[in-house]
Amino acid sequence: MKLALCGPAGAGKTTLFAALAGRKLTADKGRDQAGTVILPVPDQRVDKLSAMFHPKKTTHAQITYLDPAPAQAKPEDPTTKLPAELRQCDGLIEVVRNFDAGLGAPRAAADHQAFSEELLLNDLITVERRLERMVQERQRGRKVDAEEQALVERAKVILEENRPLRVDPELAGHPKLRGFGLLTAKPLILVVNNAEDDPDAPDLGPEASPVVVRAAIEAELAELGDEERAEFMADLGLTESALDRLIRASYAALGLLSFFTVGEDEVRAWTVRRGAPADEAAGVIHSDLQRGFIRAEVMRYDDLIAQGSEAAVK
Ligand SMILES: Nc1nc2c(ncn2[C@@H]2O[C@H](COP(=O)(O)OP(=O)(O)OP(=O)(O)O)[C@@H](O)[C@H]2O)c(=O)[nH]1
Ligand SMILES: [Mg+2]
Repeated sequence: MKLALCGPAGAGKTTLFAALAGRKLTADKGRDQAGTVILPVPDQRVDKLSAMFHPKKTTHAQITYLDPAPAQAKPEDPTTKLPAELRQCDGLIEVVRNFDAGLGAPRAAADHQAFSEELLLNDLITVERRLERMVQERQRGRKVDAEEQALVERAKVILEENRPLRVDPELAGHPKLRGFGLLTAKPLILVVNNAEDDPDAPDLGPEASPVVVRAAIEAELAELGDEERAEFMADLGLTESALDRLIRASYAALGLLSFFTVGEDEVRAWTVRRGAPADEAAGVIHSDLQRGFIRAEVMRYDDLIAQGSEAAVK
């Protein structure tokens, strides 16, 4: 699962990415380059299971973050204002600036509004182009997928009402639209990047429930060793890194859940979409397991912890 950072220029995307990646950023290097990092999803359940089974290996669920290089916009094509990589990811993390740092007074609500419109416009152009092509193909006597056309038309109506496609989950998740990489169909996590001395969230409207971070502080924390970091966090009155919150929010926004396999060799968290049946979960472990699926023997994590052992639960 891959999430891409996006949002207005200078909002702190690369600073946040550096914090996530635990990487140093120097003033002149690394800001214009794309970056990718794969991170474990923090989950105390995995840690507890690991303490119970003492496996040789413990594996957390993983999530990938991408900081695309700023887009090289072509004036004749408005869809090139946003990096092309956004289309290929499973979800978006929109970062908006809520600090000054010489960039001017923050206008987080207005910036968020403008960026939302940019995403909408991008999708509207994509569906209009697709519809035009379908009309042309029909004129040339070629067969057009009527269901796909109906879906694209339905998408156009929503976008023209200035609403993101995710308001219609059936449409947003439809396999026939997946190939278009429609941006407003993707789950979106809103991140407000606050000034170092400001822990409060600005008002971004009724629908927004942003994750507030202070990317500059997080980037500094990421450079420290464990002990120093704990001290620094205590000084700041922080109990948890904002990044852990962000990673958890990402996982939830993608509609994913973890299931666990346990044993002497490995305790491992696997990722499956919420609501998936057991055979699909088996397929995440190995496609053969799904093909030859007979039954799953499942116990609840809470029961196992309460009873203390597999035998006791049984
Ligand atoms: N004070 C303060 N400055 C920050 C913070 N985050 C980023 N900055 C500064 O804001 C400027 C822009 O940060 P970047 O991380 O490069 O922003 P960006 O969104 O990646 O920018 P583009 O990729 O050019 O769109 C840099 O000078 C950062 O040092 C923050 O939380 N607090
Ligand atoms: Mg950047």
